[in-house]
Amino acid sequence: MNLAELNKIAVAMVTPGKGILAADESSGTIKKRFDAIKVESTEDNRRDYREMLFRSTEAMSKYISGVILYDETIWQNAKDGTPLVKLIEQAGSIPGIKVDEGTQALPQCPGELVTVGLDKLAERLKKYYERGARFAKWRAVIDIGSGIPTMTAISVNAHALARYAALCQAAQIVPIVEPEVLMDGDHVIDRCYEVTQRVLNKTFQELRVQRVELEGMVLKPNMAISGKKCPKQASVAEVAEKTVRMLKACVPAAVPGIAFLSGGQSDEEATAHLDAMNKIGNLPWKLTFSYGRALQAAPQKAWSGKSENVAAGQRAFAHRAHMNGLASRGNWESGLEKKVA
Ligand code: 5MM
Repeated sequence: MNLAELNKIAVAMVTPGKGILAADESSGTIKKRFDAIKVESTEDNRRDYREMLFRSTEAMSKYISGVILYDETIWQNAKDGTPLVKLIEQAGSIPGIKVDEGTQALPQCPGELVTVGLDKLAERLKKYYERGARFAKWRAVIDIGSGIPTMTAISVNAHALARYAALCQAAQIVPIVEPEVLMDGDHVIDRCYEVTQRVLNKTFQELRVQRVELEGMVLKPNMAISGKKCPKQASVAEVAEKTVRMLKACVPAAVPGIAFLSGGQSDEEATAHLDAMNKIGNLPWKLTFSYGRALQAAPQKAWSGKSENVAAGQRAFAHRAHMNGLASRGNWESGLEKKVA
């Protein structure tokens, strides 16, 4: 393993002013997104949509440090035959790949999930590297509810995340470690804080046990945030203050950067929260975005599957990427949304 090279890539992924586009929706998830805009989820439509994003020069070259791809996409070519991976590289962005194979029910733990995909991962990583992937992603899903999460679910998912991360580094690929605590419930922000802290502590314990080099990884966590159905929603300032406090307590300074998931927040909320954290300043790691929905909802709507809407889709993508790029430096203001929209 060449740690200096892994570190260089990890640092580039969290370049101030830039962040990561999570475009790695699996077939089931992209179908849901396309259903919402009444577009059939065919291989060609998925290609056209993602090609539109990757050809958005304004967004890609200025604000997107890397793109997480799904297996289908990494092997796809643009309409003119150029591999989609090349479009990303030509824009100066780094191609990455989701390598987990989704979740399965966790035995003895009703309602809880474990992420799978470790079998043959070493062989798959070699092929992805040859195709151009320089980082990877694995997402563990932890739900909050009555009696959950159990320590069993937290432990097995942390163990798998660390196994994946060690295999990535051995293959000269930077692992994005994503332990996502869902914001779907009615819990208050402090419950999310407490659960996320336990999840992060266990994850870093496993990463250490499995000798993962922290300088050569990126963490992709959820923020400390109120459950979506909680009647009392925490303010932007509270989310920012508690998330920073939680991360400072759990994430070693050796990690070059933290790239948040949006998790179901609205576009503007996700931007405002990231911005408020960076405005606090004096942080040991870079804080940026690795958003899926909060970057893509607007371009998906603007595009709606019509070739005549490609420019509008690209403008919507560039706008969201720009706003989040500003937030990654703590330079965003809500007034900028109105001016550009
Ligand atoms: C883009 O969605 C990713 C893949 O999800 P599925 O495996 O469920 O299809 C997902 O892992 C995503 O990268 C993260 O959840 C962050 O996305 P959001 O939308 O939460 O920012």
